[in-house]
Amino acid sequence: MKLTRVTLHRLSMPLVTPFATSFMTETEKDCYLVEAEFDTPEGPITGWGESVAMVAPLYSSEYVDAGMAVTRDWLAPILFDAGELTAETIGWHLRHVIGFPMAKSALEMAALEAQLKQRGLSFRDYLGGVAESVPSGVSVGIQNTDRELIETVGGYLDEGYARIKLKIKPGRDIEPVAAVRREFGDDFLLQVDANAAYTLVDAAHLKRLDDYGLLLIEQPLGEADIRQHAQLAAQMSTPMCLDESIVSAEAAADAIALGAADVINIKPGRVGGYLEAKRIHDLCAANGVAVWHGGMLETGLGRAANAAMATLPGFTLPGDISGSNRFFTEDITEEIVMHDGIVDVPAGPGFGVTIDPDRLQKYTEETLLIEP
Ligand code: OSB
Ligand code: MG
Repeated sequence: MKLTRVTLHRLSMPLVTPFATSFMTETEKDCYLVEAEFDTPEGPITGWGESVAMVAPLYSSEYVDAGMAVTRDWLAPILFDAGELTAETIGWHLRHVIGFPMAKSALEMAALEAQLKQRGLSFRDYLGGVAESVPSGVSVGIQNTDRELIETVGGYLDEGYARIKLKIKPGRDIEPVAAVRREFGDDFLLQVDANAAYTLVDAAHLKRLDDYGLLLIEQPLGEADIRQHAQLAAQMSTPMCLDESIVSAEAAADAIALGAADVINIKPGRVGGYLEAKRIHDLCAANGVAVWHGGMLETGLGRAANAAMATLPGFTLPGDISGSNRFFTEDITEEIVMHDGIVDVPAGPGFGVTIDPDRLQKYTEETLLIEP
């Protein structure tokens, strides 16, 4: 197939509640979707992708405006010039452009969807997934008080989420975790995510988290601090999980070799696409490293793809794959529904969800057309 046109849809969707991490508080989900049109022997076919870049360069160096610009000025032109394409060769064609894994991933996603729709194949079956549903965990933003935190966590436990992840930051770490354990006991899966808010100097402080039976601690130190994570991991009994640091399969191999990661959070957008994410899954499986599927407040499109990915057998821990209603009052696709602690994986061709044109328009702030 040949890429003939790319349309970027920049969206802003209100969040049901503000989402606070150690690096920012979001009240809207700002992102862009890629609509890619391909010429095929059977006629034109369209595929959709989603960039997980955030509005500001705070989780990673990439951000929404940068991703849209590099797609318009560099990535799409390379793919127009490439001629015959497959989803599997998108990453190879884009290999000379340094960085921008989220923009590359969104383009690869669109190509995957087009190709799968053409073959009538679901993303899960394409990947070799082994389940029809996946356990659903929820990521809980930093709350101002322990009281609000307990109310929020209690709500999610009542809804039936299979695992709770608490965002933490210096000043809102040990005590909130202790408060949640005091209130709800030890008999549920609990983990924390610091989003790189600490340094190795905080090792003794972070070690106090070992008292709370946590499943893991996610990315306490900086993106580049793989070796320092290994040093911290050696001092803590809580399993060490990396998110931001795992920017590629090579980074995953280094982290495993150094003893920096007992567990890896896989986010396809962070590593340049679902195919690189699959390589990381396979590498971790071969090394006995547990993986789970991360989330980036995706719309139903990205969540459907994530759920399909999480059916691979190495995903042994619940992912950040919550229902649409965790973040949005209304999604731009069919709602992703969490029930009984699981999310069913859409079974239709491609990602198995459809973009609703009216809702897309309702949340669109800008449309950018890119042609050869
Ligand atoms: O670190 O996992 C993270 C959201 C934005 C940026 C980083 C992270 C997150 C989440 C959200 O934790 C998880 C979700 O989408 O449910
Ligand atoms: Mg994280």
